[in-house]
Order: sequence, then C-alpha cells, then structure tokens
Amino acid sequence: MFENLQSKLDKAFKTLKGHGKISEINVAETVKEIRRALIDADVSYKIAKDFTAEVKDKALGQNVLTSISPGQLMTKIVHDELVHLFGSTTSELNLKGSPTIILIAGLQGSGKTTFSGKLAKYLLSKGRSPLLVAGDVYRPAAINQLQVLGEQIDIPVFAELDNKSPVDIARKAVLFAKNTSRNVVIIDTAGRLSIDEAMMREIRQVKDAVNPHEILFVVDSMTGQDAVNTAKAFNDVLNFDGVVLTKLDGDTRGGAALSIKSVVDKPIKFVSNGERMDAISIFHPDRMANRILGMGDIVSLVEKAQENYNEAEAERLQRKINKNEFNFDDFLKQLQQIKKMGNLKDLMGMIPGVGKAVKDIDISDDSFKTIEAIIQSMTPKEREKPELLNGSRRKRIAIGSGTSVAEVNKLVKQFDDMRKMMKSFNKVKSMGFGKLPSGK
Ligand SMILES: Nc1nc2c(ncn2[C@@H]2O[C@H](COP(=O)(O)OP(=O)(O)O)[C@@H](O)[C@H]2O)c(=O)[nH]1
Ligand SMILES: [Mg+2]
Repeated sequence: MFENLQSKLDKAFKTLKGHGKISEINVAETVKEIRRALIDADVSYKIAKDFTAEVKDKALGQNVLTSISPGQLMTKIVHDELVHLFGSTTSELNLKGSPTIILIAGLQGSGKTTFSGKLAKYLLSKGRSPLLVAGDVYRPAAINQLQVLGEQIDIPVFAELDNKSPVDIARKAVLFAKNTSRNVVIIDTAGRLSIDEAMMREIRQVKDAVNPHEILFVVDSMTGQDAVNTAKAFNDVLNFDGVVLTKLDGDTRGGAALSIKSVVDKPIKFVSNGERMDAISIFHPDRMANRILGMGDIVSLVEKAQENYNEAEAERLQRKINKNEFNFDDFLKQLQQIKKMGNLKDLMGMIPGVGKAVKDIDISDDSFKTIEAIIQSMTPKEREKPELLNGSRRKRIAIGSGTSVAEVNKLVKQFDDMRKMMKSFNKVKSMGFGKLPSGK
C-alpha cells in the first residue's frame, strides 16, 4: 500500500542534511520533495502545498538532538502532519437507536455491497444482530449478491424482488428488524457509474424516509482525486457521517485517503483491504500515518528521545566524555534514562548503526539490575574514579551487591569498553549513544 509515496518520502527525508538546527536552507529541498511525493500520490496541489507549508513551519528552528538524525526528526514532523490530515482521532460508529439504521452510499463498483456484508459481520462479532437490506433494486444480480454474502456470514437479508422502490423497501426493512429483534439495519443502495441526479434524489429520499443514525460514504481509494470530487457531491446531498475507503489492498497511490478528510471534513471510519468478509478495519489516523511512512519505529524513537532530552545535562556529559571523565555515576544516570525510554533491545534496534556497534556489549534489560546493584555498592569516590577499583575493592563491592567478583570485573570491563566507544563517536550528548550516522 502506498509504496510509491512511501519510497518518495523516504528519499525526501534523506536529502535533509546538516546538524544542529533545521534551517531554511537545509529544509528547502526536502520540503520540495515531500510536496512532489504528495502530488505524485494524487493529492491536490492545494492540500500538498498547505501540508508542506505546515511541515516547514514546524521543522524550522527545531533542535536536532544528537540521538536522532535530521531525517528522523523530519519523519516525525511529517508523521504528525499526516495524522492531522487524517483527522487525528479514531471515529466510532454511532450505534444509538433501536434499531440503529446505517445507510451505505457511493458509486457503483465502489464496494458498497461487499462493505455492507463486512460491516454486518463486524457488528455481529461485537454482539450486535444486524439485518442487511437489499436496496439496490435495479439489478437482480445485486440483490442476489447481497443474499449470497448474507448466507455466507449467517446474517439475514431483507429483499423484495418485485419491489422497485428503495424507499419503501427501506421502511419495511426497519419494521421487519423491529419485529424480528435485529438491532442494526444496514441498507445497501444502488450506485451509478458517476454522479447522477436521479441517484442522488433517490438516496436522499431513502435518507428522509428512515432517518439513518449513520450514513457511510463508500469510496474506491484507487480513484484518487475523482474520489474526492465524488465525496464532495455526495456530502452536499447527504451530509454523511463518515467515509469508508475500499480497495486499499490495490496499488492505490494514496491521494483519496490523504485528501478526503480535509475536503469534506468527515472522518474516515473504516478501510477495506480485500474482497473477503473479514477484510475490514477501523481507521486509525496514527496507524495509517505509520504505514505510509513505513517508519513507525523511528517516530516513536524520536518521541522518546524528545521526551527524555535534557540539554544542560547533555552538555555536561559531553564535556566529561571529551575529558575522559565519564564515570560510574554518569553511567548509572544514563542507564536510568535509557530505562525510562523502554526496552533496551528494542531501542537499540531502532538506531541505525548503533545496534551493530554495541552488539558485543551485553546490556540487556535484565542485566540492568545487576549493573545498578554493583554501582550502588561502590563508594562515591569509586564511582567518580573507576581507576580506584583494585582487587580488594572489587571483592567488597561483589559482596555488598550480592554478585560475584567475576560480575564486577565484567561490568568494569564493559564500562571501559563503553568509554572507548563513546570517545570513538565524534560527539556524544545524551544517553550515551553518541552521534549517529545520518539517514534512517
Ligand atoms: N480488492 C478489493 N476488492 C474489493 C474490495 N471491496 C470490494 N471489492 C470488489 O469490488 C467489486 C465491486 O464491489 P461491490 O461491493 O459489488 O460494489 P458496489 O457496486 O458498490 O456494491 C467487487 O468485485 C468486489 O469484490 C476491497 O476492499 N478490495
Ligand atoms: Mg452493490
């Protein structure tokens, strides 16, 4: 999904070079590339332009922390902006009313009938008892299609083969639902190949007749900008409640998904990614942004680094490392810092290059406990000056910390290795990870 957009954004982030702050100069090329990537994904020029203006604003003047690269920071900024574009929060279905009436609208072929089945199955799994309604009365095949789906997922279908009035069918179906204790009525409707006045009038009449609690507009995400125009036309007539994006399993470029919320100001509620009845998911803006960027791990890394960054402390450490004065106290503090950020192995894995650099140094989350115990058994002087740790002191520390001399020796050795490693990175600030290679 969105592979093309993903690789273009990725490329854009890689053009961002430089250190310290993101500036007007080093961000210009990246922003241009991001805009191009969006337009190539069939996002309208205006949305792409507004999007990149916002990204640029947010990026300018931001400090690039040493534990992340400018490209990683940019990834995070673009991620946040994508989430914003998608409407930020997950929108639930309105399931009030007894029965809850859900009207499904959209063009022919957009996936309405398939989605109606999926939604029914989904709601059944949530403990609801849905009724499907065959409101596409013009083609017998359409009614049959819904009946076949209904049978497959074990959900009743209300259909009247000889009745050509969708309004009448919808009304009767609601009554039928009440009489048979079905608490959700899902009305599938007829679509046309393009926006058509008669179709709009008809679906509007169905709406007025049954007063749905939820009107979902179904749109084929492969149709790009067209999808956005269709959405607008439907919204003008129906004032629908939410959007369903179908066929996300195809090689859709992403334009529809990215634009629709900002054009109609209605949330995307569901996405469909396949023909099977279980190919339905609730739309989560943040997860979608992660998928588009294909870099969710970097986003959380940047978040964690930003949460835990303390500039003054970083500078203090920097000076100590330069003077080779980094000691066990600092080490302990850094460990505690790292622990706050979560699972160490995961963190290491997120950082390009570092995982490899420390692969022979055994610092697992569990060994934190031992390390902490050992350091805490050292006197302040010993922590400050690891050189003091002779044989008898090590023995005392081993006893005090409930470990062995071998373990103390191992830690001292690791600490030494780490000091060397840190010095070998050209600049070290926070978290003892050192300056990272740029790129992601
Ligand atoms: N790949 C894929 N195909 C879908 C999806 N949703 C629907 N389809 C297919 O698209 C075609 C039209 O779907 P249908 O539900 O009949 O659309 P309707 O005319 O709006 O009712 C059918 O062949 C479906 O199997 C989806 O999410 N992914
Ligand atoms: Mg249909």
